[in-house]
Amino acid sequence: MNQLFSLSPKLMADARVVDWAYTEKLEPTTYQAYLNWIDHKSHGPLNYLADERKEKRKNLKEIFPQCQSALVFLFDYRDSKKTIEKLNPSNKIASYTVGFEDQDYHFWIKDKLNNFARILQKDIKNLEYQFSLDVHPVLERDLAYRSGLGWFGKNSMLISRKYGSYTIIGSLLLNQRLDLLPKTLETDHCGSCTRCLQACPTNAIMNETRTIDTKKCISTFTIELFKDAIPPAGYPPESHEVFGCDICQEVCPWNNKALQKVEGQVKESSLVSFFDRDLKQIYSELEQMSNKEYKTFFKGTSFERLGKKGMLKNLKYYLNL
Ligand code: B12
Ligand code: SF4
Ligand code: SF4
Repeated sequence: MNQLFSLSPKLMADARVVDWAYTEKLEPTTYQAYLNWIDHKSHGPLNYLADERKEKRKNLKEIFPQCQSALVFLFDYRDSKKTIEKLNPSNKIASYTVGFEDQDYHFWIKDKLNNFARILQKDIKNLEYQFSLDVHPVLERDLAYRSGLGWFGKNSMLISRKYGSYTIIGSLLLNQRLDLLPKTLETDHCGSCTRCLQACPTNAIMNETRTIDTKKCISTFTIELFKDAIPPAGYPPESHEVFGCDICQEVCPWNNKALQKVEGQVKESSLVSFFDRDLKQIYSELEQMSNKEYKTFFKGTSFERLGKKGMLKNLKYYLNL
């Protein structure tokens, strides 16, 4: 059986892992597609994607020289999407922000990955590791794809047939090969569907390459731009996407299917409550905070990094300021 040593099903469930896979493929299958994307300047303002770290994405050994294999995990946040849908807040925040007890997933998942690694080290002699979680120069969707966890949707999300795309990809890069069977590669299951292309209000999805034009993406505007900026054309005033954007995932039939399987009650989220109020009231509250107070207020959440100025920029647009 393809069992992951002492990482018990309960431990995985507590860590919100719904699927995992093992791979010895250290090079991405789509590195050239990534280079073409950069050549077309589709990274827009996200310079870290096009600088010298470009080379590092070529092989996992570039960030962990001893690397021989990787364990790739899908961390599930479908229930937070369900919570947000049920509460139907007046202002929309990306569901991953509340998926991990309102904490910034980088901290929450990092703890889990470190915990997994420590447990594995008890079973496997001389095991060393490095983790990859979003900020590392690793093409993580490709890593999950070549591990067999899903396919690249037209909206460029890594989609699992069973769990959809409301997942965060977190990996352990290992200095040894393990006695585990790799999964087979997933095939394309988008078929003739074009729902995400039709739904994206800013036409940010480039169908031919299954990638995003970052300059046009609402998520770039609301998460990555820390100063005043002009929103991408088409950014819909009625949608109140105040942080991140889930639109191209909300319309995906694979997510509709995956969400139906999630049961449970609506979870408390102070972030959802905070944003589920009159926008003017939120704006004036945030405006009165100093930068430091903003950071303290949102400490440990996904909103801290954006800063007060960046957040006010998102809200201003809807208030016509
Ligand atoms: C930069 C970045 C962004 C940027 C740019 C997004 C983008 N699509 O490139 C912005 C700020 C817009 C963004 C937004 C979001 N992001 Co983001 N982001 C990243 C980051 C740091 C790098 C992505 C990257 O390298 N982009 C370059 C492009 C070229 O690569 P790619 O997107 O992986 O695309 C691959 C495929 O398209 C494929 N490909 C290319 N051409 C072709 C052609 C064919 C035919 C095929 C089959 C495949 C194929 O190859 C590409 C390279 O491997 C990753 C973390 C990481 N280290 O990988 C997270 C990551 C992609 N983001 C993530 C998330 C959750 C989001 C948001 C949902 C957040 C939100 N709600 O607002 C949105 C989703 C927007 C979207 N539809 O992509 C998750 C996605 C998880 C998943 N299940 O897919 C990641 C993996 C973080 C993580 N560790 O979980 N993000
Ligand atoms: S995240 Fe929003 S803006 Fe970006 S591609 Fe998806 S629907 Fe379009
Ligand atoms: S909405 Fe349709 S085309 Fe877009 S990712 Fe989902 S299945 Fe693929």
